[in-house]
Amino acid sequence: MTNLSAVREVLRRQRIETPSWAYGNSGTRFKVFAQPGVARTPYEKIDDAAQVHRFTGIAPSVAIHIPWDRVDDYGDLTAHARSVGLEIGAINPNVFQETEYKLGSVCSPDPVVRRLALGHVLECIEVAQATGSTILSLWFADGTNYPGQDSIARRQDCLAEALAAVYAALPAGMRMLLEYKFFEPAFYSTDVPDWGTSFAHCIRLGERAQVLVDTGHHAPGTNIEFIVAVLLRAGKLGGFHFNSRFYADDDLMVGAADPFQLFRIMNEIVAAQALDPDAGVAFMLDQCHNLEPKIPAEIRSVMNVQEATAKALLVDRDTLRERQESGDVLGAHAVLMDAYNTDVRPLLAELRQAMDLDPDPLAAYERSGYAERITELRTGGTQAGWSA
Ligand code: PSV
Ligand code: MN
Repeated sequence: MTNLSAVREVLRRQRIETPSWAYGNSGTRFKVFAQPGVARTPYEKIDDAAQVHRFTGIAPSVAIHIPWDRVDDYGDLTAHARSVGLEIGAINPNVFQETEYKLGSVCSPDPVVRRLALGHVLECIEVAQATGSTILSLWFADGTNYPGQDSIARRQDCLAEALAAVYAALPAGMRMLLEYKFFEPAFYSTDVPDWGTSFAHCIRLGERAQVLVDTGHHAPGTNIEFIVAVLLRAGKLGGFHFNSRFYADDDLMVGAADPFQLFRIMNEIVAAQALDPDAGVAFMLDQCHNLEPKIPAEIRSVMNVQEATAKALLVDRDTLRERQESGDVLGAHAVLMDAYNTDVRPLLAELRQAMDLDPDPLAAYERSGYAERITELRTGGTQAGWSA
């Protein structure tokens, strides 16, 4: 039997970070459809992120991407975040959009470009210190398009060298997460294509280097919860970038394409007692809302993770273990499915009321008039987007 008040307590402590770039315009390589009221500055993106926290109560931090969110005074940006109830979360260096990075960043064949990229990542450590962030989140778009284009081995050497320099520069209390992605923008070889490559680099670096699992960065059919379980055992799961995919790196709302997969991932997290913020796994969203309005899409996504978590917490662990140990295949599977098929929405509505929140975050956001206000107020200037 599951203790419901313990479940509620764990859910109350859950933390999900939203990304600043979810509040800017985004699209595909075919078209970016701008939306009315979209944030024009990092300050306005933070204001939007604060709305997600205001209505869910469990999204108190926002990740930033540099240079998209570059400001003159990070102390001031942090003070602004605090004034609206948020912390600055992971710092994401962007080493994929400058012209210099055409052939890669830290793995480029050109040593000048490699130094430029490393310099930017090191600058992001300073941004982290200025904002009180403890996570440097690294994703390299590096790779090649054609066999023979460059040496795979040399690129790995350069990667290892750059990562070692970054690791050596990490101040106490800060960790670096290395994200992988199996293809795109490179199509033949990617320098960090999978969790194994990220893991191999992180193991050599030390305890404060960990793997970041972006749920959209796997080949179809990959068993992501298996990767999660293996990394957790090794103390190497640093965090998630949650989103959904149908085909490639779709960046759709987490839990929209495959809520069962999200439940299976959260089930491994709960089984390993890795949900608590002190356990050191960062639960972050990495999404782009190309068609749907951005703030409610982030609210929906936070709720989707919360629902999957609640279901995972409802798994009757004792009965599951007994049935697993006695080889009761169908019985063990039924325990998991019973939890998955539970409607947890009433439980979460009650929890929100106990947290002085509206039981229906999306309806409360709609009623708040925030969307109308930003549409009216945010005229002039340039809306944030991929190249902002
Ligand atoms: C790359 O596809 C990625 O998942 C990385 O996390 C980037 O930082 C993010 O998307 C935004 O482009
Ligand atoms: Mn990501």
